[in-house]
Amino acid sequence: MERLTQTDPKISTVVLIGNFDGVHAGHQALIRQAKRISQKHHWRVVALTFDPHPSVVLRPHPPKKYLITPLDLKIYWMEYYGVDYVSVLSFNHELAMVPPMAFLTLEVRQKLRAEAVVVGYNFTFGAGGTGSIETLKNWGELTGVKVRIVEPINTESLVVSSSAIRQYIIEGHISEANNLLAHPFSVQGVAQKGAGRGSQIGIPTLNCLPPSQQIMPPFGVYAGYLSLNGSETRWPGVANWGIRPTFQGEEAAIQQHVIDRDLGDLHDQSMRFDFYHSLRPEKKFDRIEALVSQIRQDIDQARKLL
Ligand code: RBF
Ligand code: MG
Repeated sequence: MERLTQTDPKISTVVLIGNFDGVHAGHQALIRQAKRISQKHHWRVVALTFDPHPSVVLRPHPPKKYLITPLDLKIYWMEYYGVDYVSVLSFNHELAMVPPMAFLTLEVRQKLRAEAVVVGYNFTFGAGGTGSIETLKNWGELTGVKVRIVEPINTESLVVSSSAIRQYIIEGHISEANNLLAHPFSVQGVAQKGAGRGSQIGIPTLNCLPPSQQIMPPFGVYAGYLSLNGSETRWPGVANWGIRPTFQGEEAAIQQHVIDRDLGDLHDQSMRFDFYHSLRPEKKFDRIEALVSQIRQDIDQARKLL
């Protein structure tokens, strides 16, 4: 997928605007709505999003780890759900000062050639967040740009929101997070060259560090799937997210073991772990044999769950 800076001036677009952290079920409803419009008129679907997340620029003490989907995964899911282009606006204090109407005219109409705009029910924009759904509708009337507002999505009476999903992830409630995401919570990183201790104890792992802004569940063992370089092929596996206290504690990393298969040393490749089930907290073992036997049980449990 192209990360768009300048659109083809002849092609009209449907623009969906938002932070889209997680590309969750609510965001997917926006994408579907935008695609319906685009198919009718033969327009392109463009997602206009911001990086870094505006709250990091605007809040005095932003949390260090807060993103469900750092930019690369956000773009991955956007493409997966059928967005044609992702237009990433650098969010800074200058952009934060642009008045709502000017933002729509410059960034949406002129730069992206929007003929339609799709946003969520709680969308605010422009200087001080003063632009509302009403502002957007008024602008639509003035310019003839179609404006569509997508109502919130509920699952089991809970409104799907990025903040609800973040809370579930922090608490280790992976299946609940995945329910609201309507796809797995995933972490993508670059495979590190390991010390080979995993192979020595009969449990080879591929290791990566989560991106610095990535929100993470508690240290522990998880069942899920591993994939490489954004490929569709996924291998069932178990992952330990933590510092390996049995070995004096090390840098926090995700150590992933593929069940019944040794993929070998794949350092420098991009790897993604899709989290599905929390198995147990990470523990300090007195003997390596005890750790290995516990990991064997983790693998058996994962086999049953996946
Ligand atoms: N290390 C620990 O110190 N405590 C654990 O509870 C623990 N659980 C693990 C579970 C799985 C499924 C895997 C793959 C690894 C786990 N490890 C744990 C990390 C293990 O010590 C490490 O992968 C090897 O030592 C290789 O570096
Ligand atoms: Mg290893």
